Amino acid sequence: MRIRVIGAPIDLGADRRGVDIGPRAIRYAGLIDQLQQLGHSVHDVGNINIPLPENQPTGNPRLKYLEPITHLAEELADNVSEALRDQEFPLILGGDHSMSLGSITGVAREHKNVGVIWVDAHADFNVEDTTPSGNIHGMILAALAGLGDPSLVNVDNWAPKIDKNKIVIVGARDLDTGEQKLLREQNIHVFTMSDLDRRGISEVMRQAIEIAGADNGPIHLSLDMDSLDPREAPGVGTPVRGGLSYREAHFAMEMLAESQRLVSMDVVEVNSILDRENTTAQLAVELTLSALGKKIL
Ligand code: 4U7
Ligand code: MN
Ligand code: MN
Ligand code: MN
Repeated sequence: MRIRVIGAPIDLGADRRGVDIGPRAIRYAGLIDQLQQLGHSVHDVGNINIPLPENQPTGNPRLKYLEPITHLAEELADNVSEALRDQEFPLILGGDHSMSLGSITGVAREHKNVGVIWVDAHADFNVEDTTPSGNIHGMILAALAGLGDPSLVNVDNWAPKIDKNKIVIVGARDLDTGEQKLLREQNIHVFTMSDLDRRGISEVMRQAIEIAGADNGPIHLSLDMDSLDPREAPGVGTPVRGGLSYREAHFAMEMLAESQRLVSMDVVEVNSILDRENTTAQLAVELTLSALGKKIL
């Protein structure tokens, strides 16, 4: 496969500083070499330019940095759709999860029926009225489903980007009250950690792939590193205990590779300031390799 690596070191969507180092940390952990060793050809186009939050107006405190975030989303969407038109698999490195507004908009431009598997401790399904933080990285999945502030929803001048029936959240364990209500009202498929305990990762992923990839459709994977247990992935801005184990996360990625339905992938929320000796970045590389076909035998 031909892979295009695009760095999106955006940190305007989150409070904790340090995710802007994520794309470099993931490259330093050996991403490109290891993808090549797996037999892929890799085209690393570097990072898109992100303005410093210090030089940007915060704007509405319930939708912090809305203007630059929507602007960057359109730029990233252009990069991602260009990769797909060039027959390359976009692998987008964050940055905080607000970058997925751009990456998924780009994918959905080229694949109108794409489904999304959102592997995350959080649902990122807040809107202006429910957000406890005003941080846009907690609102991106709702925006992609067509809910929330019109300037987030209508990035690229069309909406919704993703059919809400093709959205699946895996690994959820920290949902805000208003967010829970919205997820229920919208009938979003959420596999919580308790669902995982009950059914096991293999059954949960089988169903997730079936739902997101309904009618043999393509799937985009959005991997938030805080889905993992903080013991495995300490370098994230919003750690929540009780997450995916090392093996559960790998097995989930291996099942996605086996499904042969992935058309694009995000890896987000690696926070190098909070990390220990690049552990979380290394794990991000390992999981990416599993999702892109690395097998033990
Ligand atoms: B991430 C939160 F309140 N829900 O909206 C919010 F708990 O991309 C966290 O999943 C969002 O890391 C986390 O601010 C966004 C909070
Ligand atoms: Mn080109
Ligand atoms: Mn997230
Ligand atoms: Mn998260």
